[in-house]
Amino acid sequence: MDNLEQLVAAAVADFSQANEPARLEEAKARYLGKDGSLTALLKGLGKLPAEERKSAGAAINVAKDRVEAALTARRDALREAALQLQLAAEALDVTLPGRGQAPGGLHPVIRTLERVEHLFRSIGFDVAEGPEIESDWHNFTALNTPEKHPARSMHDTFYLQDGAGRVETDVLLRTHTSPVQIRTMLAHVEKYKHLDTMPEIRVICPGRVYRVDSDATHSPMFHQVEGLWVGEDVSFADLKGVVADFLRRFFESDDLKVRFRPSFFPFTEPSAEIDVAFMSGPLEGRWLEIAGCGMVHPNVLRFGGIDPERYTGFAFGMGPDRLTMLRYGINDLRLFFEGDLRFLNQFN
Ligand code: 2NM
Repeated sequence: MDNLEQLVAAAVADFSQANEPARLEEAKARYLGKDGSLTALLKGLGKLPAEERKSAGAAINVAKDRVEAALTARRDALREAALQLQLAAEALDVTLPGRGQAPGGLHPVIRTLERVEHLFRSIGFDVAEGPEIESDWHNFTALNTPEKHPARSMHDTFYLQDGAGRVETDVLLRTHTSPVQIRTMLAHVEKYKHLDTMPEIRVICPGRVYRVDSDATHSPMFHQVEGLWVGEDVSFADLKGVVADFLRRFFESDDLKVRFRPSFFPFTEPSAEIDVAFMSGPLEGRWLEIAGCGMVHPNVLRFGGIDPERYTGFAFGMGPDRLTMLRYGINDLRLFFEGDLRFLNQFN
């Protein structure tokens, strides 16, 4: 039966032409379906003479088996091809390194502040913080700063605006952390008012401060740490000892030279500038200005609620940004505040 052979060949060719399962099932229907050509042959067997029926039926069934085998093979091939396509599309390189979560680290200036806090805590100081938005009274008046002092001008100090955009001359960004020391004195006096003699105040105040100033060595936001020691007979000699000892410990240099130069601040009298000189390293022998200090002005003690006839105190202020630059040999202050992780990560 030549036409059976042709029919099988046609079916195999049809199946291999079908490039997706739906087309293959349509091709199957043309041969094996209700109206398919093989089905029609099987249905036609009844019309054949009885003696031909058996061999014709056997031949048709062999052909049908071959068509079905070809169909199954093509179905498997299409399923395998689809699987390979999907695997390629969803390929995953399990050998790639994970994205991970980089560990965070402390900003170098914060490391310095923590170091300063640690050293002062070790000699009995507390650490106090206060608001960065301050009143004119806490930031200037209570610190004995005259009404017409240039620091109070809008060229030097950031003032806040009210809802209508008008400058509020009484609300500003603190220009130093000294207002925290005023707040500390007032709270301390209130806390111990039931005692005949108040305990000493020993406190340092670290934090962010703001001034209208911006270049390679000035940032409109920078850090300060100020110290205050008030008691019944606190002297300038105590100030010199505490500050010099702190600086030698901070810079890990027993032979660090420290000198006090007369200066002026509205909130201290007498006042001094503190210079240091390293005895080794790239800055060897050069005097560097590192801090300001003095005996707290009687007016400031009075604004803090403390009787200047009975108590005296010393105060000092320094810049942790500058301390950090000196300790690590950094020459541009702006590097601290640009947020470039390539720079900042070096300190972790
Ligand atoms: C400085 C220099 C000198 C200072 C004074 C006070 C206060 F509030 F007690 F009066 N706190 N800090 C002070 C004194 C700060 O910084 C250069």
